Order: sequence, then structure tokens, then C-alpha cells
Amino acid sequence: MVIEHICCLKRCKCLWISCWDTVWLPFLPFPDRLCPAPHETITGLDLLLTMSLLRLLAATLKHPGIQFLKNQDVARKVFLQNRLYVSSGATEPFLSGSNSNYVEEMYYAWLENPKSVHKSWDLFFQNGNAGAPSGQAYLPDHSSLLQSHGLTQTAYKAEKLVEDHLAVQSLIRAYQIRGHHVAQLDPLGILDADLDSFVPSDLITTIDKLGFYGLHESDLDKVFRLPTTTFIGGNEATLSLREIIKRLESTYCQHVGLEFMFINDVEQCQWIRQKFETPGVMKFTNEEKRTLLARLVRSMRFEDFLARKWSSEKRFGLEGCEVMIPALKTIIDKSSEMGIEYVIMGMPHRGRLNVLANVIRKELEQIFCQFDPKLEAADEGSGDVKYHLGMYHERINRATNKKITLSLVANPSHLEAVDPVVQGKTKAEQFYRGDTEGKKVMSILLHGDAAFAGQGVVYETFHLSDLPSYTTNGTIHVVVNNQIGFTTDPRMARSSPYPTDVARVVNAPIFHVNADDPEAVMYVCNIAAEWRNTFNKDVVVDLVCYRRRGHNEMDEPMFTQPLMYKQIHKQVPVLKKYADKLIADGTVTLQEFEEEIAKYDRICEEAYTRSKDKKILHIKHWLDSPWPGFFNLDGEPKSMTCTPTGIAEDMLTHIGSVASSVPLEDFKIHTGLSRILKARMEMTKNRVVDWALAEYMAFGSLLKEGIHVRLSGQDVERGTFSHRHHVLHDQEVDKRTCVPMNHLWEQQAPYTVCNSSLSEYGVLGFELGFAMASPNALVCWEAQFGDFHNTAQCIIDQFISSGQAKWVRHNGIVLLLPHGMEGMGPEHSSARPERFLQMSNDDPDAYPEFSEHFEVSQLYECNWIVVNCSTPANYFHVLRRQISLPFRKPLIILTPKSLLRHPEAKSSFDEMVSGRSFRRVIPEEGIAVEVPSEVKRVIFCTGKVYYDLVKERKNQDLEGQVALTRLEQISPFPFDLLKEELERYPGADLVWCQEEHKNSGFYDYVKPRFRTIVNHTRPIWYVGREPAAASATGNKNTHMVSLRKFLDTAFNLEAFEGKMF
Ligand SMILES: Cc1ncc(C[n+]2csc(CCOP(=O)(O)OP(=O)(O)O)c2C)c(N)n1
Ligand SMILES: [Mg+2]
Repeated sequence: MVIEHICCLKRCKCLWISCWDTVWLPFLPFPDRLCPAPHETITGLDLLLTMSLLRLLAATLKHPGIQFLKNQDVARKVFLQNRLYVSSGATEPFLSGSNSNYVEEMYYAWLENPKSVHKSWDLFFQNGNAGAPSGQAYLPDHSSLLQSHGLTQTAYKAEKLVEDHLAVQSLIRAYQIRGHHVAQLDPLGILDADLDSFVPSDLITTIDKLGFYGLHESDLDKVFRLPTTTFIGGNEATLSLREIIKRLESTYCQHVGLEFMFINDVEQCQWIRQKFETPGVMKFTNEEKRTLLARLVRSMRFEDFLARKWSSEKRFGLEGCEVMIPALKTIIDKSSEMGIEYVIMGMPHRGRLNVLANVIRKELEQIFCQFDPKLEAADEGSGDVKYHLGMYHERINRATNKKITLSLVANPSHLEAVDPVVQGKTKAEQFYRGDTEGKKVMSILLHGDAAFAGQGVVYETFHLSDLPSYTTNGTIHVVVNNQIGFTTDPRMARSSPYPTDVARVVNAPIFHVNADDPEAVMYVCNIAAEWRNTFNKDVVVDLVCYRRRGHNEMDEPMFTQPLMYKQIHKQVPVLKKYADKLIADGTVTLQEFEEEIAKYDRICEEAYTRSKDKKILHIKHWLDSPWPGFFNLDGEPKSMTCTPTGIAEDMLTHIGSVASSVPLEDFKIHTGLSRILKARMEMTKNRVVDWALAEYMAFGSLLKEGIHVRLSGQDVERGTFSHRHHVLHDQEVDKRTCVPMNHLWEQQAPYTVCNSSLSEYGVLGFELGFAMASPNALVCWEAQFGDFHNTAQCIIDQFISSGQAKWVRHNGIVLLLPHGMEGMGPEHSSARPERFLQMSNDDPDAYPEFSEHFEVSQLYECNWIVVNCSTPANYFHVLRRQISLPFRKPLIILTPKSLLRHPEAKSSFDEMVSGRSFRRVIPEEGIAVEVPSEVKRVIFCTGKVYYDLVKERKNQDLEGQVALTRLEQISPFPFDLLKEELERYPGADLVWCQEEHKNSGFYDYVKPRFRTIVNHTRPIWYVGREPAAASATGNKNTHMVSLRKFLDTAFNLEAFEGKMF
């Protein structure tokens, strides 16, 4: 289409553009002022507007025939120079100023083919080229245009034609946007999947709706040109309105409901439209249909088998959504075909056993034996219920004959909590394979409808999906949308139309599909897999289904959903429906179908028989992330020793100098940072480190050993307290950064430091998942302030604290939790150490035996390690110890704030060199130890308060009478070292001093353990703040007064005289 003519028609209030294909496109509504008089020339600003609208129209229409003519050779401009630039706007009025581009384009087109422009232009250019005088080249040709028709009639017809085309375009768009609202998604046919029975007025559900568009029944057989934004025509460029509506209905309003028009990327929208609109796309070969039927047989008969054998056992069956099994298998097949080698899955309870059996292909007897209540657990730990355990399996994908690894991540009951964990593990697996685009490793997350809509961590996880250091390059989400959550109706469970609306925030397409149409489900799953592979973005498949039984098999659903369940009881199972269809169309015979069923039933029966021989349950066989070579063949640590964590001095010096420099040339850093780097250099020269430098040295030395280090959390790159500066920013080149840690050694592991989204639950879960993938990485998550970790409490309680006990899975994640009472208010003071300590599994009352490897074996027995270091050197060692240990344990480090810059909180290289290691306890090293019998009081403390105590003791001149002993490792409790300390001062008061309130901090944890050491013969007095509801005061003065008060008590040697304990 070449836009060839603009004219202003008499009193039409609009501008017309005539096109060679005779479609006349009006610009409506045009305000009067743009068309003030008949045939009046539009000039100046009006014309400018007109022309820009013209271009906008052309761009919007994107008709394949639209040509934006490019400037060609200069010689061709001669005419225009003569005509346009020499002639005045007054003499050739319509050629004035700003429409010259348009006319120019027209002219080029005319030069190439005079017939490509309107007759009037042809005449005009001919006259112009022939040298017509200024102002006379243009002869208005309305006469020829209007010759055969009267003006009114022509205009009317043209207007109608244009309006009808626009109406059809709008209609197509309406289906693309809102067709899903009327799609037949609910297999029960009783609930609207979007929770709204309202039918959008712009969908042609009845013939009278045509009126919405100014169309009429009589227009149904008129033929319309299809816009480029639809593929319903296939190879045809035009279709009758009747056919258009039919095809739109079949694409958008049958068993698939597509939500994608909110996606900002036109190419992605076009891709989806093409995949679903192209006529005949949803066709399957007989072979594919038979495979689908066989998969449905397995899915259905597996549940039937369990129901028959263990009718009163909870299993959270899949009945009502059996299609989920072929759906997952289709996604995996397609992904494998496109190069995926490893699929990591996370899912809730519903249908989990079926997934284990029929997707991951766990041996059936291993599943069945779990129903035996007498089965003993071979592994230590508490274990978990069968529908929480994880799985890892390598096998050949039958559809593609390629190797595939499948892992189902173990999870707690806490719905959706596993989502970020799966993402973190997926990211790590991609990272270690160098799979930067996610072409080899991918994740699939399954969700229940109520949980997907209700749990905030779903949103947090979606927000990680496109962040460079967190993206897994697209996740396929599958929702088992059984339209109920336990007993709760979706109308009471969410405010969004669909349970999947959360995915819209990341522009993920959402494919709703009626789960009773297995072929539609398969089609959608194939497209979801292709989408991920094409765009590396998330996609949601919403399986709209039902739940045949109660929430679990013991539950009576009729109590609360009587009508729904009446319908469900009448519902023909999907397998029967599909089998009947395939038998009816001759794809399979009844006999073949029955044989398929009998074959699978036999498989189940045989496995059941074998399962009875199993006497012992090995939870290890349910490990989702094995670490080959890390443990011995029995899955035990290879030793019970820990290599020393000190390193050679030249390494310290080297790391110190890199940490003080800018490894890139012409890189201008901030002057304030230059000062910091200079100070680091000074420290290195003086053989001392502060907190940040100690951390640098720990990370840097591990990198040299080939250990990947990842530090993630809010603002970790600079450090909340502006102390770290691991990413340098060029002050003159935008976005130019440098990470000196990655310039330490020629051969080193990569260092990842990444500011995260403002999420704790999501990001901590992610890092836990990352740490799961390999034991040879130090994965650290830092809270902005320790106080905020409780928004990730679920990850801490359900995974970090108890993960190993439940799933025999080690994890060495490090939590860095800034902690310290510094008058910063109730939410910037406490990492709540009491909570971590309360969850520590060491027995306060059991006095341990001190074996040769007590320190390491105590660590092996514990569920996590809680430390509160008071020196940079100790922080350095404890980070390195994480990797030196022959096993992995989560490490909770309470990190300082003011100590980051405290002049006393520095360590000498001497404390970090080879031979030195982490000190669980730092005993008194001053004059008090010289004559211990003179010591009247031993104050045990941990962390920052030590520095307050040292200062106060000096002020009060009590250095000979009061000993200060620091607990650096709080849990597991260093019984052995503290016993020595207590025995060193037999006549002294024993005091626990903490800056936290009495009902928080460490006191409740240490008190019973101290008492166990002294066999309850000596009291442990408490010195610290009073009990309080909030973890800290918001009032600076109150803070200082309470500090003063407890310091006074700490050094009042009579404070506890005569007191009972
Ligand atoms: C965070 C959390 N809150 C509450 C529960 C208790 N609970 C278990 S299943 C369930 C309903 C889940 O509904 P839905 O997500 O639709 O899954 P369905 O059981 O229908 O497959 C609830 C509330 C839970 N497991 N986790
Ligand atoms: Mg549900």
C-alpha cells in the first residue's frame, strides 16, 4: 500500500488518505480546527500533526505492502527542489513546509512506477516535470475521483468500508485480549475459571453482539482483509466475517484460554498468536495420541492402585487432574528435544507420588514400601512423610533417546516455600555447567491454585526471574487448578480473576487449559516448552481441573462443597473420555486399551510384591542433590578432621594489595573510595586487617583453592555499612564496574557478588538452593540488618534448621546477620540470636564426652553453627572452616556494625597465617590470667559488648580482678573449652553479660549449658538489659542509660552477694 493522496474533503471534519487498494482510511475524530473549511489547505502545525498521524497510522497498520520509501539518488531530487523548495507554499499551497517528506516519497514512488500513485499525483508530477509554472502543476482531480459516483455516495461507501474493517480489527483484538473469559475451561462446567460469569460485550457470543461494532448479520458473509496481528487466515489474506468469528472462537474460546496480550513485546505476542491461531495447529498423529493415552493410563491406574491397596492412607491423589502426568512428560520430552539435559522440579503434595513414579520413574517398590508403617528408617534424622521427599534420577528420555536427569527437590508442607530453592539450585547447576542461557538446565514449578494465588513467596520468586544473577532463563509453571484449596472456595481465596495473575507482573504468558481435554493440554505444554526455549522467559500452564476426592483421602468434601461434589461424582474420568474418543475414531481398539491397563496393573502388582521384602527405608535414596565424591561410599564424611584454616603470609599480602587497588586501567573511582583503598593498603603493609579485609582474604583465598564464592543479599556489593566495596564503579563511564576479587589469581574460581531484590524469603531460599548444588562453593546470604531475616523465617525453620534431619541433605549456606545494640531502634538492632539458638539441637543437659575430634564431631552432630565473632581474624577463619570441614553445615554469623570501623576490632596477620585456626572461645589474655586466684569475677560474653566491657574494666581499674572470656562459637556449645575456663577461676563469680534484653540474646541458651559444666554447683549470674517486648529501644537516651546500668552491674563485685541462685 502506498499512501498517495491527502485531501481535505468538504466539511468532513476528518482527513482522508486514499490508498491504491481503494481502502480509505479516515483519521477520526479530527477536531474542527484541523479542517476548518472545504478544500482549505492544511498548513503549518496542523499539517505537521497530520503528517505525524499519517506515519503513526502506517506504523500501526504495518501492512506488508506499506513502503517507507527511502531517499534515493540525488538527481531525483531535482524536481522537488524546483517544486518544493523553490516554489512557495502559497503558489503550490499543499506542498508547504512539513508535508514535503510525504510528497518527496510520493515522487520517488512515481519515478519508479507512475501507476503506483494516484492519478492526480501522476498528473501533477508530469506537469511539474514538464515545467508547468509555479502554482499550476496541481490540478485538483476530485472530479475524476467523483465522476462515476456522487460525492456523498462514494464517501458513504468508503466510510462504511473503512469502519467495517476497523470494526473487524477491533473484534479480532477483543478475542485476543478477552477470549479467555468465555473459554470453556472448567471440566465441571459450573465455575467460571475467572470467577466471573460476565461475558465481555465485545465478544460475539450472540449475533446481536455484532451491533457493538456497528456490524450486522448481513455483514457476516462480507470478506475482510486480515490485519498482520492475526494468523487465523493461515495462507489467506482475507476471510468472511463469519469465518473470522468462527476461527477466533475456536482459538480463544474453546478448551484453551490464552492470556498474553499484556506482554509488552510485540514479537512475543505475534509468536503466541501464530502458535495458537494458525488453522489446524492442534493436530496430533495417531502415535502421539496413543502415547498420550498410555500416559493417562499410568497416571490414572497408579492412583487407583494406591487407593485399592491403602484406602485409608493419605497420599494427596491426583484424581481429577490425571492429565498432569502426560503434561509434565510432554514438557520434558519437548525440552529434551531442544537440548535440555537436566530438569529440576519443585512441587506440593498433590500428585507428588504419581510424579515420582511416572515422571521421575522412582522404582515403584520404593514408593509402595513407604506405606508400610513398620518400615524402619536406616538413616539418622527425623525423616519426613513420603509426599515431601526429594528425588534425583538420571535416565534415558524415551521420546528423544537422550540422557536426562530429573530432580525433585524435597520440600516442607509450607506451600510454595520450595519455589526459590528450586530456582537457586537450577541457577547453580546452570552456573557450574557454563549454561548461561539455560539451554541445558531448566526448572519446572508446580503449584496448587490456592497457594499460587495466596503465598507471597510466589511473587518474590517471580521477581527473581529476570535478574542477571538470579535468572534461570525461564521457568515453566504448571498449576493444578482444582478450583479449591482444602475446603475453601476460590471466591474466598483470592481477589484476582485467575489464580495465575501473579505471573502477569513479569510478562509471562498464561495458558489456561481444560484438563479434561488431554490433547489441548499436550498442545499447550509443547508450546510452553517452546516458549521457554525461544524467549528464555517464564510461562504458566494453568490446568483447570477438579479434585475428585477431599483434600486428602480421609476428607469429606461434601461438608463444604455439596454442589460441586455432586457434579464431581457424575464426572466421567478423563481416561475413559479420551479412550472412548480414540476408540471411536479408530486410533486404538478397545482391546489394545484394556491391554495397556492390564500391563500397568501388572507392573504395580509385581512392585507391590517386591516392596514387601523391604524392611528398611533409606532416606538417602531420596536425596535430591547428591554430591558425588564428597562423602565416602556409605554417604559418610571421609574424615572427622578439619584442615587448619590459616594461610601463607604472602597470600594475605597479595590479597590485601589487590583489595587495595583498581585492577583495570583508566578506571576512575570515587575519591572517598580511594581513601578506603589507601587505608587497606596501609593495613596490609602493617600486617593487620579490619572486618572487610578479613572477609576479602577469606573469600580470595578460597577462590584460589577453586572454591566458588557467592555473596548475595540487599546491597551486598558495597555493603549496607559501606565497608565492603567489592564492586568498583567508574565515576566517568556509566555502568563500568570492576570486581577486583575476580582479578586475584590467574587460575581462580569465579566470585559472584550480587545485590538482590528487596526480598528475604525469596532470596534466602534461592541461595539455599544454590548452596545445595555443590559442596565446593561458599554461598553467603547477607541480611541488610539481621532483624529482617524473620521475613524468611520459613526458609530458616523448614530448610536450614531442619533440612538435614528431614532429608539427609547437607547444606553449607552462610547467613551473615548484622547484629548489635547501638541505639538504632527496635528493627535495626537484633538478629534474634535466641531464635537460632533455641532451634540448635545440642542437648543443654548432657555433658558430652571429649573425644579426640570433639570439635569436629560436635559440629557434625549439630544442625547448624551459630557464631558471633569479635575479631576479624576469627571471622576469616570461620568462613574458611566452612569449606575445610569434611561435611557441610549451615553457618549463622552475627556480624557487627560499629565494629566494622572500631579501631580495636582489628587482627594481626599473625592470627591468620598457616597454623592458626578458628577460636571457638577467646579466653582472657590480659593480666587477670597471671594470677587467676586473684580473679573475683569471670565475665563471659560474646561479640561487640566485649569492647564495652574492656573499656569499662580499664576505667574502673579492675583488670586484675575481672577476667573477660569471649564465646565466639555459641552453638554447638564449646563445653570443652569453657570447662577449662571455669576451672581456671575456681573462686570467681561467673557472670554472663550481654547487651541484649534478658529474654533475648544468648542467656537462655548458655545458662543451662554452663550449669551442666559446673554440675549446678555454681551460679551463672545475668548481667544485661531487662526483659523487654521489643528487641531494642528507639530512644537513644534510654539505650545509653541501660548500657551504663548494666556495665555498672558487671563491674560491681558485690552485685550478687547474698543472692540465691
Ligand atoms: C504455607 C501453608 N499454609 C497452609 C497450609 C495448609 N494447607 C495444606 S494444603 C492446603 C490447601 C492447598 O490448596 P491448593 O494450593 O489449591 O492445592 P490443592 O490441595 O488444592 O492441590 C492448605 C491450606 C500449608 N501446607 N502451607
Ligand atoms: Mg487447589
